[in-house]
Amino acid sequence: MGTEQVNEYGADQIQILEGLEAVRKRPGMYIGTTASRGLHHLVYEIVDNSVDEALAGYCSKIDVVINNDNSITVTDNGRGIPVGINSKAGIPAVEVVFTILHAGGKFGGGGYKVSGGLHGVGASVVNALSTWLEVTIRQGGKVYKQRYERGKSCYSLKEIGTCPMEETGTSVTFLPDPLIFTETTIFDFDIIKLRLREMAFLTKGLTITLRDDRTEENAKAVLTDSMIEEAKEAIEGRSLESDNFDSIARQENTEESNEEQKENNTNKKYVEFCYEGGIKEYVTYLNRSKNALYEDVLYFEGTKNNVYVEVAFQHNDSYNESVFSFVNNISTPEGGTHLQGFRNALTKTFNDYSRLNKLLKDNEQNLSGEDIREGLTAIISVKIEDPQFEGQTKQKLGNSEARGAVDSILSEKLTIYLEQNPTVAKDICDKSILAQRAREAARKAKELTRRKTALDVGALPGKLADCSDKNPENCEIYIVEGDSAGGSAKTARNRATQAILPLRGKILNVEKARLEKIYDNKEIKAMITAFGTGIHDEFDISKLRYHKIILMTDADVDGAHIATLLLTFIYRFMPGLIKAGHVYLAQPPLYQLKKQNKVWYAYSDEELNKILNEVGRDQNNKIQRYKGLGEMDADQLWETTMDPANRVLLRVNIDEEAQSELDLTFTTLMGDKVEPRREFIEANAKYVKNLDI
Ligand code: TSJ
Repeated sequence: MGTEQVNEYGADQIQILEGLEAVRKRPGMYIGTTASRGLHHLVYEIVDNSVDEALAGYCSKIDVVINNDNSITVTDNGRGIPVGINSKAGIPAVEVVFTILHAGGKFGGGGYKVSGGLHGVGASVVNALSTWLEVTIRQGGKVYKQRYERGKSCYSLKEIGTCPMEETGTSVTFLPDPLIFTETTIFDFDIIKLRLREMAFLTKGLTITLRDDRTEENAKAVLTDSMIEEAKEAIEGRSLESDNFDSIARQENTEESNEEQKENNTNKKYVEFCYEGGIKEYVTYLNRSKNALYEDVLYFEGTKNNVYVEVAFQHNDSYNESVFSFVNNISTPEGGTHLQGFRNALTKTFNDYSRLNKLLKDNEQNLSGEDIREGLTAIISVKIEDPQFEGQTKQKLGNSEARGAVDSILSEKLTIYLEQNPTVAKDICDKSILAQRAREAARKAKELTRRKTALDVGALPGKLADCSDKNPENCEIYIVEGDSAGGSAKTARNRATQAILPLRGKILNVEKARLEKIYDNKEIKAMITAFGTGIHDEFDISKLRYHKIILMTDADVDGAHIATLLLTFIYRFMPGLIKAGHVYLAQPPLYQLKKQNKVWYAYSDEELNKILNEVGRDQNNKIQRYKGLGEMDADQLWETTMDPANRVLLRVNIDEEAQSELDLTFTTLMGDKVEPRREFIEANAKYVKNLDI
């Protein structure tokens, strides 16, 4: 029996060695890369174990030192790795940790573990990839030590001294093997610092220090900037601006550092992180260069379904969402169930609150998640016993119990918070409602672009009586006010060259309507398609289907108003038509004078007087005053207004020098203030006489 045990033990040992040989043969399989990123990974791997001890509640401080030979020492004040013989392996538990592949996370059982999580390959991998590694354990008043070289123990775990009973902890020092890390074995202080700070934020109350004991010479990285950037991004997964927190931390240590530097001739860098507020302080840190919308960082925690949940957030006045999620202190850049729970609770709770407090009216749409998360900085951190990572890069949490836990804890506690902090609640809701409106406007603008294109290819409007000549130079289009005048114009026209587009009543005032309404307007759509040029940025004068666009309205105040509306539309949507001189105003007569078989037309009162003077003011003179185009029959309309041989057309020009003035004119004319508008129209009722706009 005893002999058998020894044999089993021996067999285990062979397997162990083969296991670690495999790690040395294919290190990439275990740490991803043997470049700078992989090198730094070794540090995190060891630190993770101490953080686990902190999460278990037995460790309050972790010290990391970069030694002058570029080895790393990690020391914690936890219980110390157990030194008793592991019954299965027949060797001290600590030796199992360092020599058996994948032993790290499983051993000890239960609790939330950073190690053995996403990239937790265990301390044995670090051991296998180190030239040498030494572990020192303080436990039960004794100090134990073991040394390994390239994964193999140099001697059995031994007692090297005594210490006070209450002095417990683990210290590990390792030197990465240059045979494995062929690119570089030099650690970067700043890269390690980033990860340690993140760890400290995520583990409230835990103190983590980092000290660089190297001489300047030995700290000289052969790392390129891009390598550092890459590594930094791997750790933080986000942009890295210069940060005040650090400069403060550094400044605080400068004096002490300088002294020590003189003494030791080291380049002496030291940082200490401890955040009593944990992720609440993380949010403050992330928002440090932004304007927070309210003072509080909201923080909620709780445990449900064996999932420990922490959420912290605060809005800033930017439009960006900066939400970071973690599982067992490991970043999950692809999110997962915990993030879904967070989003769900946030959306639901703020909508409920907005409805209940009438910030959102009954006829208004629900706020979307995006609306609420605009300008949001948030950290979601869950601790879970057996995290399942999914997705291509295994960076997405899959455990469904995390969804429910985050959702219910956040919903419940946020609801209470909002009830007790109505000012903050209103600030967030107001911001979200603004975001909703902006989003709605953006959506409509997008739709417009789509519709604008639809207009280009749209079929010609049904009301258009087109001409048969297809050469635009020969063609003209009459935009006619009213269906009856349109009917007369259709009968009267020269079908070869004259097209008629009747418009019903007053057209939409483009100065007052919102864009989407303008595009919805039938009359405007008809004109755009008939002209063929497109509008705004897409305006192309070479596509113009008629070289004369003739606005034909009644010669009264209403007619003048309609002409102005039409001109406003053209000026705003296709000013190129006016600039190129394609836009005209028709001039229908004001009077018809009949004497015996003869007919005269007068286009103004003066003209009428002049004619009367010529023909004599006889009793039987028949004078008809046209109130509108509709009063003329087709023949009269042709003769007076449409026949190119007789008609009078006024070309519309833009005074290029006075464009801003013109803008103001249209705004005055078509804007909200009624009085100035009426004055303008009355004063300009005869503006067709001298039409320079
Ligand atoms: F993993 C490692 F070896 F790399 C490592 C482990 C490195 C460092 C620096 C620290 C640690 C570590 C492990 N610190 N604290 C612990 N704790 C335990 O391993 C431990 C102690 C007691 C018990 C128990 O159940 O009594 C359980 C565990 C896991």
